Amino acid sequence: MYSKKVPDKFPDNFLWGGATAANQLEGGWNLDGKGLTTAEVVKKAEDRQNFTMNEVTPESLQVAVNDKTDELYPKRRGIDFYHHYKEDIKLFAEMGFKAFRLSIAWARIFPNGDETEPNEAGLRFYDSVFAECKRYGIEPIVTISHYEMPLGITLKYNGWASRKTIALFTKYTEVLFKRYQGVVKYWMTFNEINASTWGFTGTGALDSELDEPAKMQLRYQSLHHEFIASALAVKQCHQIDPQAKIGCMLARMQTYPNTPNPIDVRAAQLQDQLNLFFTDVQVRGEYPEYMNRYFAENGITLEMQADDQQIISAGKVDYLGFSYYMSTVTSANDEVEKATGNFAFGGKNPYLEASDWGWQIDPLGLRITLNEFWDRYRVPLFVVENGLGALDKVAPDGKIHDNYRIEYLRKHIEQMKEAIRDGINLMGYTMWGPIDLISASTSEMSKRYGFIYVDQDDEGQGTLKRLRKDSFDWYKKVIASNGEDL
Ligand code: BGP
Repeated sequence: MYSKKVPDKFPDNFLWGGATAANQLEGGWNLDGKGLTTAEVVKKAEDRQNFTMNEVTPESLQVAVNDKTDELYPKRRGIDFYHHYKEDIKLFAEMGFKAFRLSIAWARIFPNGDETEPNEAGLRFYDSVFAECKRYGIEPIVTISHYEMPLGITLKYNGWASRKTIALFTKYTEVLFKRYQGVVKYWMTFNEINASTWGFTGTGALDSELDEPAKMQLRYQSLHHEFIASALAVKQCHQIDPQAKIGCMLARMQTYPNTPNPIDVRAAQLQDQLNLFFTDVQVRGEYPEYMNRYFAENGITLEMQADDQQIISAGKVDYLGFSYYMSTVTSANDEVEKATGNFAFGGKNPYLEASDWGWQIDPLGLRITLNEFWDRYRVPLFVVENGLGALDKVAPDGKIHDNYRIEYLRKHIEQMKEAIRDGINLMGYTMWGPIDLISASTSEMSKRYGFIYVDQDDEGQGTLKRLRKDSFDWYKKVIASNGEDL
């Protein structure tokens, strides 16, 4: 008789915590030798053009670069974690965090990207942050590049469009792995690597003035350079610190066909392949065949060097990290998608509700995604972002009653538990933005995700005081019970 025990709870060493990114959190954009990053100019550059996310022209970029002030520009202030990190990590510890995902600002370490020596003052900041985590037994989970690079790399090399950027990245990662050997056990190379086919934030390359085929050519070529850089970092990490684990990070949007009509099902399948291409390369270690046809039909020719494939297969990641906020719908008919319009991609699902920003909330989709990933990849999975952006208000009693956030997170955690019962291997859960921070897509403060409220408005005004929301106590209880008391 075949009978195996069904796991019925989260593993004992499950990594509960929260996730952040340097450019949305730290502030101190010009302190202790730090250079400007692409993330810190993108919104200003876009505003000049009245473009949507990721559309940056050389002219608008120049204006943003020349403007060295941080007046009325919240993104460059973050929430001033640079000066508040002790207080903030203490609050995470109070909730019982086992893990804290953060990113390192590359421009703190190499201000222009191509110096010969790293900036010691920048490294010292992260030394202190990691020491603070250690005090409370919190495991740092480090993203090496979260939607940013030193702006100097864009100005000199056009970001990831240039193969030269690989060597700059390799130098940066070598500094990190050596310095934090035995200190950081979990790394991730690029945040939401699939964003590199969406534009500037991912690639650091200016392409908005190119025509569509040329734009996609440049984005996929840039992405190829990131694949190589990531694979080299994986190998380097394993050599320098054999105890460390290094993963990739994908923005995952579960895709459903709009109808059971096979043409819609096929369209959704292709959409899914285009989404999973990134993890196919980074987890399986090779370019999948379906991309050959896609590249040929879209006039994309990648320049590869003779040993690129070998580098990619030698740099397979140890685990798959991903963000999950929503699902989407694919139709064979573009007009159907456009008419219903969900977020930037795909159509709306009539069975689901949406956040105030139109992101369709789909906890069961997380279970589906976890099962698909496990079936396809057989490597440990890590939900490194998930959460609800909302317009929180401080109530007359001085508190923030965010039951909607508790409900969102509870439903997703329930589905993770179901997926564990399905047999998937899940390492942890770091919800997005445990402390309110600047939004990546709007560059504003008012889209809040946190358990901790930060008194700052969209213009960057406020006391920066930290307040515990209702969800703070709830998450504390969740962690203390290892996900049993939801
Ligand atoms: C992910 C990014 C994060 C983050 C989150 C929420 O795509 O990795 O940086 O900000 O989305 O998005 P937003 O801030 O736009 O609400």
